[in-house]
Amino acid sequence: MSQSSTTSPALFTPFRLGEIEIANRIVMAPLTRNRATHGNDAPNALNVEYYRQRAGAGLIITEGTQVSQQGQGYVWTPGMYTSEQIAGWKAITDAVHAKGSKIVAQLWHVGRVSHVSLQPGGQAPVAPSARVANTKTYIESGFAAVSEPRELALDEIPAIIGEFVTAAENAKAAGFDGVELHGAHGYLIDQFLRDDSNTRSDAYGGSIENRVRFALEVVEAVSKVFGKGRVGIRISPVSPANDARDSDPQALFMHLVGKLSDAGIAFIHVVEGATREARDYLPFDYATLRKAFNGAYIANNGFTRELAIETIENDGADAIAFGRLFIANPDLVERLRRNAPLNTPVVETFYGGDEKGYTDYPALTEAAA
Ligand code: 8OZ
Repeated sequence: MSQSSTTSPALFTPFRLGEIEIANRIVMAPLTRNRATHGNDAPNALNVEYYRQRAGAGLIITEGTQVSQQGQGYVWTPGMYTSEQIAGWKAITDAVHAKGSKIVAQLWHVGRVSHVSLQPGGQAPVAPSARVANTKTYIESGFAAVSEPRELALDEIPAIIGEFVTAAENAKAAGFDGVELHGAHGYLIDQFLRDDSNTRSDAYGGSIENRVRFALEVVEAVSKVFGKGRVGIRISPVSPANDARDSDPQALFMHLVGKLSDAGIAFIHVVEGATREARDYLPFDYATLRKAFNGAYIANNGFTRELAIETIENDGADAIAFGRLFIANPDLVERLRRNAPLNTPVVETFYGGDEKGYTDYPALTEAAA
């Protein structure tokens, strides 16, 4: 139900994601930027400024935030498991709320997409099965192949779910409006989902019903912390990111999303197509996936202004998440509203570094001045 679509496309109108009221349907996608404080992975003043600049978004989803040191896969990504990290995040949620926006923390465990140099005691990363991913990470010295993981014992799984719970409690203490679980891009939750990375023969592997068990247990556990109306999950059904592969993604994700609907969570956030690449990378029926879910559907990947407006008008999604465009345009919502020109993202400064390519992209008024 759009209002006058020429003057005020529905993209720019308020919406409710479960219990989270948002001022417009434009979402800042989670974006790894590797600029947490070196040494303690706590958010800092530069990170506060970056998020504050982007608080025109109806909702900000933070960059992936590891729930424990074991959950970390890249150098200088922020965590949600120490008091310094919680204090750092509190300054960010305060700044974003002061500008009238909402912010959820993306809770992340990378599983096998890590390197021994980032792991506690230099140990092997953990995974559903001891199968190494064909992907790279970056550590202090630069890009590196990910390390061989070891298989999680059955009796270790509750403690990992416990790390998500503690991180959700920490996010609540830091003033977040909710959490998004990182269930996409071949990280731990996604590793459990897929039959290529999960070859377990216990209750967490084998059938689709078993492979979705870990995701659903994490969803249920963090829902007890925030309330189900403040929990969402990001999924990427066909993305090959980080060597994610499954023999039947449509069946897998239809089953998962049906269960997420039963769980009553606020939103699913779906990377349509291949991450950072083609939206039609492999055939997948997103419309049918969306119908299986009672809550809100946030669509992501390669959206332009035109496609976003059209997708909301045609009820193809409830909200649209923009990634790269939010890197380069702190005032993206204002620019889209006015159909103003957009700054171009500079790939060389995406990961790591200082304010260059981070907080120095101009807003419209500065660009005009
Ligand atoms: C880019 C670089 C490192 C990590 C993802 C968290 O793809 C990431 C990520 C993206 O979801």
